[in-house]
Amino acid sequence: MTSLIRGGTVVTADQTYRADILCVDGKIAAIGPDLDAPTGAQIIDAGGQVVMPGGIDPHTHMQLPFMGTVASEDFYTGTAAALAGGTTSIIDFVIPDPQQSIMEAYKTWRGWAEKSAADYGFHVAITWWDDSVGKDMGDLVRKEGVNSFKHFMAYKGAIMADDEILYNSFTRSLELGAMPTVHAENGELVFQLQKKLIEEGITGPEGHPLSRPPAAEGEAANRALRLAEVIGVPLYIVHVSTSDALEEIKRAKAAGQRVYGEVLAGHLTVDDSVYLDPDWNKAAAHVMSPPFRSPEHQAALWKGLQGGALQTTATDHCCFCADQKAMGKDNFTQIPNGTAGVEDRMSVLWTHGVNTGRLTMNEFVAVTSANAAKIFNIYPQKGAVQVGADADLVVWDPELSKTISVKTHHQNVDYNIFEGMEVTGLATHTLSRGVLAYKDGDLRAVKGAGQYVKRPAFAAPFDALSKQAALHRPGPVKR
Ligand code: URQ
Ligand code: ZN
Ligand code: ZN
Repeated sequence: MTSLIRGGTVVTADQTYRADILCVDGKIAAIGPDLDAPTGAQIIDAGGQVVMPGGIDPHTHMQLPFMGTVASEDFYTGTAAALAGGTTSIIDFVIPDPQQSIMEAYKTWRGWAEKSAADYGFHVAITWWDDSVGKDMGDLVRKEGVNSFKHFMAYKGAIMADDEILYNSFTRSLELGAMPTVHAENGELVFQLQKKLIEEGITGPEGHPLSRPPAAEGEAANRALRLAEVIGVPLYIVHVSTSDALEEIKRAKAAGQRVYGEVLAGHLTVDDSVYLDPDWNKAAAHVMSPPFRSPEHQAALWKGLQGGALQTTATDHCCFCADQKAMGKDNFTQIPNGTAGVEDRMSVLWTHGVNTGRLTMNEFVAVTSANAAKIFNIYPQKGAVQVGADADLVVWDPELSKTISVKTHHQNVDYNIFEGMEVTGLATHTLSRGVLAYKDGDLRAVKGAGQYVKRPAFAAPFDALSKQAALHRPGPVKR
């Protein structure tokens, strides 16, 4: 398959320039002004538009079994919706049950993901600990191309990782050259507040944010950062939603700690007034954790993204329809947590980021694609416009507008948290490894076309480093 994207302005995380892009057999083969079209090449007219690396969403949960049900979006429909919005790769999560083999869980998720229409990788959650977990982590890094391990500090009684699990897994991650990541909420505090609110008769969705105050996130972020600091391992904090956590990240970074923060498009643009909606279904549709926050926290998150304390954007795409959310009709703690966003993230962030002047186009590419590729060690295969990189590209019309709605989105869920939002800046063409998967409203996603993306360890694991050192250590002087 040969495609020539002609007449566009290439925008990467650090450059903006006029160039055509030739894609051959899934890779970028040439970049330059006025390229000749090989015979039979598909010509894509990008005149007046920008051409960027395809978006990378480092935080999705397709068909996740959670809270007694299964997320309504599967790997095919979810990656197809992603392509419609200009996202060409996702990093999803393997979440083993406590005591379940993490290698067995990984194989199960790999099977589910084979129907993906776009490329995908997996963070693997560590939800329990014994020596077998540490061994499986080694096999996942060395044989399966997993270089990140997730820890839910929330969800007590389900998948919550206590400090012992955090310590053991962070230490093992360091040995392996893997990145630990955390969902930073104090699970015990949330559990106790949930219990108290229910006892007080607050059973509706308005109880959800009350049970997850910003301090619950700030405490957990600090605790995870302190553990990482002592152990000497980097740390990636997912869906940072408060200034409380952001301040902990800034403190750690200022102290020289290697820490990365992720922010959701939803947390940047949807506020906590949604939980006061008199329509139970609408309020429940927004139940996700951490909850949507006040405008003050949103302003802090934007500053964090603009200032570099937060490096990536994601969606935490985890869909539950109204009948599933209704499981918590009489008790908000039973409402399956999760909202959608994988299709809309890029347009929402272009509209509220680039069009407002908060982000340059280059910063937009950094926070929607390149930074995630670099942090999770798949750059420049992904997140770049370079010869030899995967031809994951989005042709983007900065002037094109639409109103986001559940009536028109491709996501397999019956609610859209961005419902009614007018966005300007849309994908017109999305190429997944050189194949045109989306064109002007025509979604041509192919089930199973997506490939698993191996992500190598970040640095030579400590044991290899020590062996290397031993090799080069001067031997005893031969007399
Ligand atoms: O916590 C997560 O990231 C998963 C379980 C999705 N649900 C959510 O509310 N964020
Ligand atoms: Zn989470
Ligand atoms: Zn999540």
